[in-house]
Amino acid sequence: MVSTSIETRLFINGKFRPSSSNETFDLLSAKSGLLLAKVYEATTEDVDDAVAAAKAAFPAWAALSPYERGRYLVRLADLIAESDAALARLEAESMGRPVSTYFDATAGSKYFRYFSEAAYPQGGSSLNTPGFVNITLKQPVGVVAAIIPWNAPLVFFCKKLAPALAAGNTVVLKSSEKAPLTSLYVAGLAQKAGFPPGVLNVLSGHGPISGAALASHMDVRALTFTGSNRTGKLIAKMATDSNMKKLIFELGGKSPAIIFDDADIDAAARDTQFSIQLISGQTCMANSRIYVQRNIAESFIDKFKTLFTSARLGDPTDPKVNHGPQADKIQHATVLRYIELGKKTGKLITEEQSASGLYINPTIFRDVPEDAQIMKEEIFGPVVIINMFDTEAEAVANANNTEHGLYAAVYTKDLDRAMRVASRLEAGTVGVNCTSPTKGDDMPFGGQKGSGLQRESYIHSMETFMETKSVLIKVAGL
Ligand code: TXE
Repeated sequence: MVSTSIETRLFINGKFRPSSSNETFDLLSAKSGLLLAKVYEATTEDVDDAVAAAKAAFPAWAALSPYERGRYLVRLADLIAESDAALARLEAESMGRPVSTYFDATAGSKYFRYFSEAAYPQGGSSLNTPGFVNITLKQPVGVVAAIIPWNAPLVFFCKKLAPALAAGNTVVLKSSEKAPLTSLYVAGLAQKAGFPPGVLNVLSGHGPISGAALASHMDVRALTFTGSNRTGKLIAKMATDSNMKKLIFELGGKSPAIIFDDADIDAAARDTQFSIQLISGQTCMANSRIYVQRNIAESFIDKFKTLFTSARLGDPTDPKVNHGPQADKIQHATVLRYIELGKKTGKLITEEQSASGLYINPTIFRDVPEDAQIMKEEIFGPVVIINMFDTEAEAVANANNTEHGLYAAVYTKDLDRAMRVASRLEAGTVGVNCTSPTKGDDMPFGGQKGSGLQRESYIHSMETFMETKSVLIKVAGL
């Protein structure tokens, strides 16, 4: 059933409007499989309009003081926090995210609140050399495009837009075709917060149309993207073939957790189970590979399996449910395909799939060869591989044996070993006796190797959305 209260139009230059072609795409509910909304599909003409609006709004927005820009950000932070229940419900209905695991409105509003004051210290530096006083200026880049995924749409909206706007840029965001509703909802809140027209624009639609148009656009100066490695490569090519826009990428992961025999096994089992089960395994940093030291392996696997298989599958709007469906038919089919592949190479130690609809039962493989496809590629589902190791060197080598490098974890009580392993793991973030989704509030976040470019999160994001300009001032007699 299509609800008339759900916003499905594009948000361009401060107003909601249909797409220029008037065409829509169907958004099906992950929960019921039924039609939830007909959402307007942005055309390249709509992309041009949104970028033109952002470009026109840029000089006045950039000229505001950090305090004045910050006031808009604070108002939006408050409105997002007040909309917690409505946003949780929207994501449960459309994406299948259980309301019991929804913390995104709190996390999202925190980004806007934090960045409301983050522009104050963004000054340059000065250096005296004979005959000169040299300074650096920090300046916004101009129009920033954001292309976001579907697994945590509100978090990505806030994490990318708050620093870009605080730094004085204007933005055009394209949501994922799988999850357009949250971004449109927040666009409505931005309108309520009184953002000047054109400062923040939100488009819905498919990657190869509006996403590609943004990546190739000559007036977009920076592009921040979270999504698959495959799409990241396509965007990088379009960006360099057009105007060499600055790129900030957070791509997929195949995150390892290494558990040594002196670790607190109960805590390690609890944490790693939560990490791979959150949003039904659809998070980039989920520890999808676990390496456990051989002499504690059977005990760890028993504990992990008991926790993982007691997931409560069901209606994501039910607060007792903690395991929802996969986001859509494509994601569901992809995960099932990987499970079939896994059965050919590893040992399945959970039951065969019995869930209906788009649900996937928690799935564990053990003793999988390191070169198997399921060890290398991101599955993005509630599927974990548990392998054993004997030595520290072997564990680190296997953990690093992938092109991904987003997040890794090590569990041990030996501080020397923890620090050795943390420094050798090829990952942007390493948890010691903790694993994802744990992230330091003011720690840089991003990937090594194929998992990304640049770092995001809090103050680190400001740098990426600013240019540094050197100004050389010749001073007579100095
Ligand atoms: O990703 P895409 P999909 C991984 C995860 C998942 C797989 C596929 O493994 O199973 O990717 O998901 C836009 N030009 N991650 O297909 O295609 C698209 O419209 C410009 C990990 O959804 O990368 C959407 O807005 N844009 C990840 C965004 O890119 C294009 C989160 C992401 O979609 C485009 C999501 C194009 N040619 C998926 N094609 C993470 N790191 O958290 C697509 N897009």
